[in-house]
Amino acid sequence: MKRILTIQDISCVGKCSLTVALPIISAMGVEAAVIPTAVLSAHTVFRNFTYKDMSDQILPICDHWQAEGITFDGIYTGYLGSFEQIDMMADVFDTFGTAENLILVDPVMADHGKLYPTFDEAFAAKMATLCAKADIIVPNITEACFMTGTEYRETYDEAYVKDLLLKLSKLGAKVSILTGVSFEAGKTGVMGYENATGEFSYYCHEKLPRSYHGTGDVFSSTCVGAMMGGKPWQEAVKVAADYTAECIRLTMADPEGRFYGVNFEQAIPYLLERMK
Ligand code: PXL
Repeated sequence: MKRILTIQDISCVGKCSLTVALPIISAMGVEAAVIPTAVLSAHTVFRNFTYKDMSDQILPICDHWQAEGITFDGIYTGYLGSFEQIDMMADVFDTFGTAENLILVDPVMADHGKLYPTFDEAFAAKMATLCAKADIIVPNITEACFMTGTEYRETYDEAYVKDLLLKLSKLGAKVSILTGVSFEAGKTGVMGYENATGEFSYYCHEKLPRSYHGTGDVFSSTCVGAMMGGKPWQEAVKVAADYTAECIRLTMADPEGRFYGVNFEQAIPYLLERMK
């Protein structure tokens, strides 16, 4: 059985970061070891959330695992709260990264042209240095723009997206995957670029009329789970994009759908079917 280490915050209510990564990765038949970087009462879209920083636990947890000889087939980082935590992730990659395992960095910090509260441009530049140490990065267009110093556009063409991917690839990861890439009304998708082959790959599907919080985390968790299940990145992103869309579909259809996240739980049977 494969084992992934995922490192991100735990927002106790909010259906994002660890509360989606852990169940999705587990449902995909992959063991999920976790390091919570912070404990929040709810994610930062809520007002008045509490925040307990867990930075001082990260390296002691790793030291214990190292002493126990624990290894990982994949390492996946998401939302990180500080410069210091980004430096720690680099240490974790040095400690647990090998030539065989997969390091995926989701540089969670922005969407719809804006940084999330508490982040600034210096943080984006720092996150770019972590992306340099990853095998795969999965930013959305906004995050990619902040990390590469590119002007953010609401409307764009294929040349703009390819240029952004080439700039991302220069950060140093082997594969760069841009999410939320839409060239026509009613459709959205993901475009990836692999440094070694110079190959671009685009997958698109129906664009649903609502957007919800935490869907980036659903996508990344599924992507890493699918790659652990043996799918190449070009296939993993299809499963992840379709599952994310199915989660949105179910949430839209649910009159009691939560405003803060998607019904990813009810779409797990769909995900497992897609993984067959
Ligand atoms: O879904 C990304 C995310 C994760 N964790 C926290 C967040 C966000 C996005 O705002 O606030 C705490």
